[in-house]
Amino acid sequence: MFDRPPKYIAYGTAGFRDNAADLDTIVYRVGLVAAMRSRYLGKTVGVMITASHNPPEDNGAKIIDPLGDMLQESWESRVAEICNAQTDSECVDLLKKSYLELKIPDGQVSNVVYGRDTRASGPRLAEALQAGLLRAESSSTDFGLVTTPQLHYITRCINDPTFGEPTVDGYFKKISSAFSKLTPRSPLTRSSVTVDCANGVGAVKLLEMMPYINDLAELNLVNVQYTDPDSLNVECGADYVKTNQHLPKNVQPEHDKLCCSLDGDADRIVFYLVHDGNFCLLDGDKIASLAAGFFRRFQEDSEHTGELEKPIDIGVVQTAYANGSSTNYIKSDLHLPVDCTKTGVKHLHHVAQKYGIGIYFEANGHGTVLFNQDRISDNHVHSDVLNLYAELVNQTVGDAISDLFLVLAILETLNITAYDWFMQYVDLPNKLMKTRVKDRNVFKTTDAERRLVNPEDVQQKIDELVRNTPQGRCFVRASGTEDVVRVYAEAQTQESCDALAKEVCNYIA
Ligand code: 16G
Ligand code: ZN
Repeated sequence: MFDRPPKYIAYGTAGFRDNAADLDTIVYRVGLVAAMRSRYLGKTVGVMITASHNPPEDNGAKIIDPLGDMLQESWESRVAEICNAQTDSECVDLLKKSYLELKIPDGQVSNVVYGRDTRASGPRLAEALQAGLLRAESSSTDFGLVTTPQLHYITRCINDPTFGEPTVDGYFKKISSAFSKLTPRSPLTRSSVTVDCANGVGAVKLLEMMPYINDLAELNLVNVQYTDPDSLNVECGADYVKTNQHLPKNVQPEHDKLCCSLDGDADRIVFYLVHDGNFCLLDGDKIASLAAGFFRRFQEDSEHTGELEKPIDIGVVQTAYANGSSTNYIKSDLHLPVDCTKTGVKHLHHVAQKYGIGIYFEANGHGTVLFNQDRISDNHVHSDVLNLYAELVNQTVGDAISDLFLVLAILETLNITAYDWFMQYVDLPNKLMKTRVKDRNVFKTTDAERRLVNPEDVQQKIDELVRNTPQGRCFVRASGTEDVVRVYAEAQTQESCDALAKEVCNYIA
């Protein structure tokens, strides 16, 4: 039944992702490989069935490592090779070879937890996964509908019980209890926010979470049609709002009202508001800047109190897509270091771990704040508060629900409006375009994807165009999730930035 995948599918930045009709064999084999990974580490691993912000007909699968991080990069090619084997017997041979190579002893037990988003193909693919796990003689638990970050959380809790209760309920309790301790309690100061749930699993889980947060915040949920999978991410959701820079369907323009959009598996969030009729986007860069400014105050306080301990080191991690104004604001106004990494959460997460407080966000709204508990010493004047923030913010991966409460807690504590937040810095005009090319694999980058090493003439052309564009910046990279090349440009004016992006697109097409 699961003999041959219809085509080669790579294990990319977000695992396997493609049209759901082509995924049965792949997902079945993900069961075989996840069981092997669990045996190899002697720990529980997770598998999430989702295609995030992709259209409803797509789906995907990604493996979650025991501490809730993404599958170790060195395993990606092994997983891709085994899952794409041409026949079942070839797949079995490759597995046997891996078991030997990895010296996995006979009789080693395996445990895998899994869950899925609301796509129509989800139950079918979950069965395929279950069949693979059965064949691998692995024990497993099906968590049904969960957000991606919830499955990361659950996987972590099972392997590290100090992290929390390994249930969705435990997740709600952990976030709501931290939020309630961090924010002043009064119906008058209760935040009110409109949440576009992208008609996905975020709706299911925020509806379930309501009893925990009713007294703490007023969430007005829209686009909650999760029982209609065809409406998932359609004219709504974080990716739609970030790309089109206007309100999603069913969100009414209301002056200065804070709104936000989740994506299809609720690991990304962007905020926005309408001010004097203008749409104002608060994307991942704005979230990072808000959090950076907020935690920077804790650092200043400890400097003033002349604390004996070294002040906590804070750093921000971005990708080349971060708006130049945000980078400038964090470096020049907040005096904090900024690292730039390749696209993909695992790259940012890894670098953020080197800081006492590591803030990372992709411009698209995927990110979190990592707290290094060893470095936030008990002597720090604010260690109690910082520890509560570490409870509030998902420490395993970017999480729309926990980021939502992070932003609310910061705005409430600073007593600033969403519009004040928006005005912290002004974004440079920017443009993101994509174009199909004959072979996108020839586009090789360096310097965290900011420059091309190949094709050389394209980089020369970019350099020449950028030289003639005030405040111009432009880079080109091959997408990891679509068969396209992306072109990003920034400049002093929208016209010059559109022109820059267009000229580069035309040159490479
Ligand atoms: C994946 C990444 C996301 C990144 C996007 C870039 C994870 C979990 N997801 O969705 O962070 O922004 O790819 O897509 O790492 P692109 O390569 O098509 O531009
Ligand atoms: Zn997502």
